Amino acid sequence: MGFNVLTAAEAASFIKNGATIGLSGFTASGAPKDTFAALAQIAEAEHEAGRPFKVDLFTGASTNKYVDGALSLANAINRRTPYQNTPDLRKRINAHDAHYFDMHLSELAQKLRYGFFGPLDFAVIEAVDVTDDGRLVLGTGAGISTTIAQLAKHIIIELNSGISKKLEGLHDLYMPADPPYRREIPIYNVNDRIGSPYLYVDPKKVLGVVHTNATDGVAPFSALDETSEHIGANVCNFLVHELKAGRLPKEFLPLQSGVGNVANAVLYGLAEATEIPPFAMYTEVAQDAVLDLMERDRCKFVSTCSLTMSDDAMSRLFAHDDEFCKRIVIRPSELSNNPEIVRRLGIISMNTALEADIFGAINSTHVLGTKMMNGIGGSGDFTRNSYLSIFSCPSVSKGGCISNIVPMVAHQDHSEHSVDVLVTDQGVADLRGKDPVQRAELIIENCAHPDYRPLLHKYLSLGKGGQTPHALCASFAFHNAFAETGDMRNAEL
Ligand code: 0RQ
Repeated sequence: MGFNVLTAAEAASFIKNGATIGLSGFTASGAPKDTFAALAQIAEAEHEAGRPFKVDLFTGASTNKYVDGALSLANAINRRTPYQNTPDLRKRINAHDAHYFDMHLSELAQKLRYGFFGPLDFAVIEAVDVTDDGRLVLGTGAGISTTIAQLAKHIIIELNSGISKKLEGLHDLYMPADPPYRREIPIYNVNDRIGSPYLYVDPKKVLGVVHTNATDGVAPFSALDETSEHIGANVCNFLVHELKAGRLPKEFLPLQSGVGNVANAVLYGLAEATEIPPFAMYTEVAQDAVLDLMERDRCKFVSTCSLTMSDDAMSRLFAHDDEFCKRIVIRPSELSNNPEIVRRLGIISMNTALEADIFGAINSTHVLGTKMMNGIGGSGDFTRNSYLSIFSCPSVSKGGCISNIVPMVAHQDHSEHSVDVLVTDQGVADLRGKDPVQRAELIIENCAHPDYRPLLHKYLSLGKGGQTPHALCASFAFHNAFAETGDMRNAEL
């Protein structure tokens, strides 16, 4: 190997206070490991010595316990974008210790290239294989690696022997030209390949290679609860209904599925919904459920930005690589989430809301309107451009003390213009072609929990006219009741 071999501590020592760093990967998949654990130790030592030490982090999506986890514990993150999901980072963000700005995932790479966030000092990139001339086989997530490899002044490669080299050939790395030279992105089918399976980096920029040996550490999903199962069944029944009504082509359309328990339940529901023909997925995260669907021949092909799978699922996948690898392509987030492609392929998007309001607006990110949960992720990339956009959530949270159907969302990520269908464990509200009051009636009757229906009807009756008859003085009565009494059922209207 022609590159310097570095320990993680040596690699981290190149990174100084105030550095701007781009990371490989998407979710915990393909994110670097040891360099950031070592960087967190440096930060802690600097803080103990009374010196400032914080870095700016640009990632594909969420990362792992070594990056967001360890750096947040050390209070070593200054700027951070886009999606994150680590409890310690969430605390730092909500306490303003970290300057987090949320973004649509598809836009980050190009905005880095446009120079909107300043220069990039380092790219830390996980690979499962590297040649002396700088040809890398990336790990399980492609994220923004192509862009950060091009922009960064220095590159650190983490060569991970804990992930199978059978990933070689799965990636499809392609960077669209920037305006005014951008042409169409020539993906016309889910399984089209338009780029290179390898990431080529400039060997002169490589500071060295850190050898690591760790899996991505993705937790397996716990058993589905009854609520999630109901939501999954409602989504699947709706899709079958649409297929039978001829509003979906008989060949079906590619699916995108978000993250979390509810999204997972929907996918497991699709395994059983055999009225739906075997389908393709054009999505950003392939979780364990996607492998199950492939094993059962329900999912024919998946284009994704990451294989976010538990160790067990990854072993199953690579034990039958001859069968599965030809049915998988891993693309950068700029392609996996690209609005142009989402619109062209006619994707059915299925994302999860924290709360929805009776008129169809969605809050995906802010708990009770103020506290950042994870971020908008790719939900906006897909929702706004899909053939059919479905949002789902449980009708209530926290034992029924929170209604996830509220008079007005306390933070809006997706407006009613982008939401075709809302699904909860209670049922389905098909909002297409309905005016605001018709939508409200449907959502209250079909999606709200029975405990909250009278309150929501009362809210609707308080409106003094206008096309969207909000009663503005009472719009946040549910949220206020929760803040004051711990139960939205005490809302006074
Ligand atoms: O809290 O963990 O304390 O029990 O929020 O809720 O029901 O377990 O939801 O795991 O499906 O995640 C929206 C967060 C849902 C996720 C969100 C509380 C609830 C629980 C989690 P506890 P569930 P899920 C592709 C697409 C945005 C990004 C996106 C997400 C916890 O899906 O981040 O879609 N989506 N990306 O009790 C207060 C409410 C609440 C609430 C739930 N209304 N008020 N708390 N909770 N509703 C992926 C990527 O982009 C990478």
